Amino acid sequence: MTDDLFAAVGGLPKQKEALADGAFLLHGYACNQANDFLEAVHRMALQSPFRQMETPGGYRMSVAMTNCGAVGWTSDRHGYRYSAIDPLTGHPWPTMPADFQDFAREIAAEAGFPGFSPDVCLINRYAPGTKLSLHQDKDEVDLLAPIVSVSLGLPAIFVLGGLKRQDPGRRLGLRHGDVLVWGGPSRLRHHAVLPIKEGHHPATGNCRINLTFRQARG
Ligand code: MD3
Ligand code: FE
Repeated sequence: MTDDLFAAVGGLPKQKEALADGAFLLHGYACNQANDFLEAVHRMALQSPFRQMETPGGYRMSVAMTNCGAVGWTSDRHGYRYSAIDPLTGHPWPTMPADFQDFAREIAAEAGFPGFSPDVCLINRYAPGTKLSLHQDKDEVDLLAPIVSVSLGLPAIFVLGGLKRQDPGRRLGLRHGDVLVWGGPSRLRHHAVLPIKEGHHPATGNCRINLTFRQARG
């Protein structure tokens, strides 16, 4: 019944939820742009393909990644870093489309972070069974800038932890079109993604795509 109502108005309603100091979950805010994002991701992956990076510890990540923007996040045996050249192709990463930039900027402002100017969009692809272990995002120079993330396709359970690794985590469902914004005192919270469940989503088929917009270089 309610599903029919939402379908009649063209999807789930938008709703802003404050999760913690500086952390917001914007339900459904990317639904209208989702197909444009996915088409762009498909094009970018022709230039800089998805790949499973190696960690400094010698493991291969289960998440497949690529980037667009002036720099891209990469990992190998020597460590994590942002690089202007895609090490797989030897060429620059695909340019970040203006509508990606505009979307991230507007969403950040909506969450109370005006002036956000991302220079990178990290693109994560999760097949069923894929997870992202508990970590902090601290490879960016300016930790005052927020991060904006867009969830597309299959749903995920996200774990929002604290500033200390052993702090208890809170589980949140992330669905197609949901947007997270993290800044201020929440910027260095630990976080994780639990293994993605098998499924089918009309927009992506059998995977989840996550975009994270960041200001990597001051
Ligand atoms: C909370 N990606 O790429 S996005 C990552 O769903 C990453 O692919 C996850 O964690 C994903 O590093 C989660 C949401 C997110 C991004 C950055 C954060 C949550 C965050 C930084 C601090 C706290
Ligand atoms: Fe992260």
